[in-house]
Amino acid sequence: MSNAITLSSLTASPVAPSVAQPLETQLDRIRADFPILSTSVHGKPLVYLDNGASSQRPTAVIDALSDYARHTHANVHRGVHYLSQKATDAFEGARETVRQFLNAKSCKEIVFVRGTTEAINLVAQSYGRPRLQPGDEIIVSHLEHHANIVPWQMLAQQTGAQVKVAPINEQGELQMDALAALFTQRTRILALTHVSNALGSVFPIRECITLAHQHGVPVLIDGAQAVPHTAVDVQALDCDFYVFSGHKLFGPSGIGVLYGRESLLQAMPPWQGGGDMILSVSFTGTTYNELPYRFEAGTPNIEGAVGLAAAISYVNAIGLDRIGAWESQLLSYATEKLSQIDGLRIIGTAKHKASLVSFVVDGVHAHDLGTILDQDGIAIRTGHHCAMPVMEFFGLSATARASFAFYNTKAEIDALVSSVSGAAALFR
Ligand code: C6P
Repeated sequence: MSNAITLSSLTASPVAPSVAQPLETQLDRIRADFPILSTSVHGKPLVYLDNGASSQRPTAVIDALSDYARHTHANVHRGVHYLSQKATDAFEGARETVRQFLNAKSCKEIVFVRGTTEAINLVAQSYGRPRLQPGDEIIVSHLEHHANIVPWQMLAQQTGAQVKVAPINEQGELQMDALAALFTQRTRILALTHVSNALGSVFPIRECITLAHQHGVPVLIDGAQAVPHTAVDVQALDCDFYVFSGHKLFGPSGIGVLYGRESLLQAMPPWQGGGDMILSVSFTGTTYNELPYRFEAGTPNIEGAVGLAAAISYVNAIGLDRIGAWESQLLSYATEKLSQIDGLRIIGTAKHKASLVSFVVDGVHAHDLGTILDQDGIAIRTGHHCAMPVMEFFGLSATARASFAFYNTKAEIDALVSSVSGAAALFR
C-alpha cells in the first residue's frame, strides 16, 4: 500500500533538512518550516515552549491538510467512485505510515482514534470490562496523566476491581522494586506512561514490560509525550498496547493512534457500534468487521490521519536520533540556566528525562509566572498538568513547565531564563 503523504511532499519544501548534519546547524531552515513560529505576541517574538500541551505544525502538514480538502476528500470505505477510492487510499496509506513509524507487524494493529485519551478508554472498556472480576487489580504509576488514571478508576468501579499505584521517588523516577512487589495473581493489566508530562521522567518501559509479562500481565504504554522525542518499536518493546496523539507529534488534533497486539485486539469486542465497524446488520443479528475497522465506528477523521502521516514523514526526514541529540542539549542548557535563578526549584530530576523542565519559584505562583512570561511572548504551561497526584506527591498545587521541541533554540531558553529571573525579582 502506498503512503498517502510521501517524502516527496516534504522534500518539495525548500527547507527539507539533510540527515547528515547536526540538527542545530539547520535550525533556521527548520524553523522556517513552522509558519506560526514567526508570530509576534504582545509585540515580542513568540517563544513557544508549550510543546508538551500541543506542538506546532510544519508547512508539510498544513499543505497536506489543504491538498486533501482541495483534491481528495470524500468518505472512505464506502464509495466506488473515484474520490472515495482516493480518500480511502490516503487514509489507509496513513495507517501504513503509522505502522512503519511504530514498527507494528500489521496495519490490523493500528486503530485510528481521537487521541491518547480515547485510546486508553477504548482499551479499558473493550479489553478490561469483559475480563475483570471483583478483586482483580490494575496497576498504574503515581506519575500518570489523568487520562491514564481515570479510565482505570471507572473500569474498577464498573467491575469491582481495584487500582494499585506504583510509587515514585523524590527525583520522579519509578521505583522498580516497589512496582515488582505489586504484582499478584489478581493483576490483570499494567498501564504506564513512557514519558511523564508533568516532570519529563522517562520510564524504563522495556524492563516494566518484561516484568509484567513474567506475571502474564499485558501492558498499555501511554506514549503521548514520548513519540515526539524518541523512536518507538512496539515489536522490540514487546508491548501489548501503545497509544499516542497526533497533536503532540506536529500533526493535527482530533487524531491519535491505538496500537494493539493483533491477538489481543482480535479477542476484544467492539467498543462503539455504527457504520464501518460491521460486515452485515439485520434485526436478527449483526456481524462485525475485521481489524482494525471493528474499532473505528462511523466516519473517521480522514484528514486527521492524512495530516498525521505528513507529520510522521516530516519527523522521519529530520530523524528522531538527531531530534533526541539536540533536545538533550536543550534540556541540559535549560536545566543549568534555570537552576542559577535564586529561589527556583526544579521539580523532577530523574536521571532519564525528555526535554521538559517543571519548576517552582519561591513566592511566585505558577499562574502569575505564566502570565508575566506571556507578556514577554513566552508560552509555557502552568498548573497541575492534568497530573494532580504528582502535584500532591510534591506537596504543590502547580508548577510552571517549559517543554521543548526540536525547533526550539538556546536563545529562546535565554529569553525564558531572563523573563523568569525578572518575575522572581519582582516578587522578592
Ligand atoms: N497532556 C499536557 O499539557 P490527549 O488530550 O488525549 O491528546 O492526551 C492526553 C494525555 C495523555 N497522556 C499524557 C502523558 C499526556 O501528556 C496527555 C496530554 C497535555 O501535558 C494536555 S493535558
